[in-house]
Amino acid sequence: MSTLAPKSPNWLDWYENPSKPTFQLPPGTVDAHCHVFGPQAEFPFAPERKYTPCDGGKDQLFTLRDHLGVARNVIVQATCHGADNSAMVDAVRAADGRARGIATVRPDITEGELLALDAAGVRGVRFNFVRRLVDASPEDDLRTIARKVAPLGWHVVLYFESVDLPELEGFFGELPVPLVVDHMGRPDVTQPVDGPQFTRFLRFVDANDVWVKVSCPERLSVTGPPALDGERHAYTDVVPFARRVVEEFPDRVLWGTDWPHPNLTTHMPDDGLLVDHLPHIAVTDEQRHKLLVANPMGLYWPGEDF
Ligand code: 0GY
Repeated sequence: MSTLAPKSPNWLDWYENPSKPTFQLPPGTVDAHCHVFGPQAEFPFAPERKYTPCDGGKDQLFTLRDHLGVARNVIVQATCHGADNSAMVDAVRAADGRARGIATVRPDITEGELLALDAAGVRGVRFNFVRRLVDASPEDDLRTIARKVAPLGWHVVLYFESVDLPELEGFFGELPVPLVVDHMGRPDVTQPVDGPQFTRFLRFVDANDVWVKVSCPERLSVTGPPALDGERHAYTDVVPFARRVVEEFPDRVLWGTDWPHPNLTTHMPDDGLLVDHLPHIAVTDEQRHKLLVANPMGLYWPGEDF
């Protein structure tokens, strides 16, 4: 019998009893960025992983989905599972049409393996450039992967730090697939929203028709969650960034919880509060419907009613 690996030191577990959001999500809302971790006993973590999380399996994800009033999930392969997509695929299958997946694959993946992932509900691959999460991101390998997934109509999800965008954007612009960026390209929210870093990101988004997840205020925020009990307006320093993206690109924004919130160090967000962040970043019913329903449905469930 194999022994289970202990969690990374100081690992923060996901929030066990999230509050009920005050904001009622529109029917058909898609949580377009979340993960599953294991459970480790069933789906061991990858040997090359950079962290060992707590378990956060599909049943717990579906419980959160129902608690928040979410209709569907897009489950993004987490780096702790490397290129073994079995936990993610198992979760997508178990959701019975209410989830799609984003995989991590190696350049030698075969057409048959890609078709099997597609049949299971996978609609894209993730390219990760965050150095604390992956050893290397060789561009030739990623080009090969992008060429292989393009005929399936898949897209590539990009995760990078904002300071690395100038070096990466030429490569991104040449990829033959739609691009989706995680967490607004991780802006430094202490810089002005109309400063050079975020303006460069917005130009990149505009020039390449990029989709943007206005997710992870808890990861980007410097001011953090509300100090006062009962106050439900959290992460206010991230609001101008997300609001600007929603206003400039209303038809290409997506939202997600990022549950079970890997690698947070200061606090674990109350997922109910993350939902209550939404009306601050998407201020009209129309913006919210696009962000939460119409955009993710078009990308992940095209042609289906919502
Ligand atoms: C996120 C963010 C992180 C981790 C991962 O796959 C992952 O391990 O995505 C992070 O540590 O910033 O989107 O969940």
